Amino acid sequence: MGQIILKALYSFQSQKEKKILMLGIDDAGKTTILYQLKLNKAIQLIPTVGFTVEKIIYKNLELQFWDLSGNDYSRKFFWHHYYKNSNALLFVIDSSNIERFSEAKQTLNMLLENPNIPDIPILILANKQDIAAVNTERLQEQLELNQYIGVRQLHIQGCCALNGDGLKEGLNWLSNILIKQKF
Ligand code: G3D
Repeated sequence: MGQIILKALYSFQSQKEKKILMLGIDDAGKTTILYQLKLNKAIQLIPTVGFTVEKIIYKNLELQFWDLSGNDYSRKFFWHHYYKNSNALLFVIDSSNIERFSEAKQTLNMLLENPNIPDIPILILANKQDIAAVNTERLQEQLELNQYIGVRQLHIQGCCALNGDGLKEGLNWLSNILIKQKF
């Protein structure tokens, strides 16, 4: 009897814990977003070396955010170790940096087409809306995301990590899917 209760408790617990990989090229604003979500403010940061993990309780979910360094080396040699057992991807793009759009697009495509990443929801945060060079609709076109709409669970949301605008909307979209997710 005790074991049955423990098993039930365990499955309830593990159902609520969700691992979210935060990816994107360096300087996109991943760590600023992470601490805006956790502390409701933007804090002064030093560049992420390796990774940072933070837990945030949201709508009865324990969201475990894995913020991985986005430099070229990390993307090539480090990211793939973390794909396993992820429940969602949160991909961050700097909407102000036109010069790096193609690098961001290439990185996102590599993730979308990666056979080692299961069919998990992907929230794309078009960050730095306060200084954005293009709006979210235009960015979606430039990233050629239309081919995935309706095919994958994918959503693009404009945001500003400095003041938190748009983050709640993005997190709501993601959590509504994660609450129903079976694994
Ligand atoms: P990363 O973790 O993706 O590498 P960071 O990115 O979170 O370290 O952010 C990189 C820089 O972008 C930081 O500036 C940070 O303040 C800035 N930034 C993050 N989000 C926004 C935003 O929404 N708007 C604007 N204007 N800037 C943002 P510094 O100067 O510290 O390098």
